[in-house]
Amino acid sequence: MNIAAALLVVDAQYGFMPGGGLAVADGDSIVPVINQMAPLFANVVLTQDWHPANHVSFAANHPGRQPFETIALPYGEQVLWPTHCVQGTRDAALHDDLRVPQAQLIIRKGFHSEVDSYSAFVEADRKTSTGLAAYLHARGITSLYLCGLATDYCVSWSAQDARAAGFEAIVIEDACRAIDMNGSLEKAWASLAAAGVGRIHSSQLA
Ligand code: VGL
Ligand code: ZN
Repeated sequence: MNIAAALLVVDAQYGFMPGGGLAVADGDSIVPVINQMAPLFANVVLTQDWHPANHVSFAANHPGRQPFETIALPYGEQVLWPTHCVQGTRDAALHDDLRVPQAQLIIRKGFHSEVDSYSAFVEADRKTSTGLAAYLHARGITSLYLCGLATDYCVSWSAQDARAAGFEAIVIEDACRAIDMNGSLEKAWASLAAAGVGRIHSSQLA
């Protein structure tokens, strides 16, 4: 893999694995795939969904509301999620079997109680930067390979924002799994294609 490329491992946390707060079907099956391809990358960045317990995206913080309903917030429509990835809990920890010792940065996101952040680059208010674009630009990185959870939320938003920030972006599809709610996965792939995001299988990496 060329030295101007980085692997972005999105939210490979217990909260999105079977048994987690916001379990993604088969989510843990991405871990061996990531472990196999990670040695190809000199540059690896991880993200970690990292919510305070009073986070606005949790249905439990909206009396009378149920997970997977949507509400209107000042920045737009917000899906209400089951409580997941609360700061400092096991649910928020990266999977123990993940082997990416060379990872150089962990971007935590979703820590502002009133704003969600699917994207590793820009929070859901579409204004607040996480600093990731500036970091990657400063490191001379021009291409971003994305994997992790969930394809249709955090991976998709991160890949589209990578393009908007001027990076080449490629989603490694067998190293991702989706929530796939109300057609969200099909919609995500269409948005990704429209944004010029590539889509490959891990076996195509060399
Ligand atoms: C995610 C919903 C809420 C994700 C995070 O990692 O895709 N989805 N928080
Ligand atoms: Zn979250």
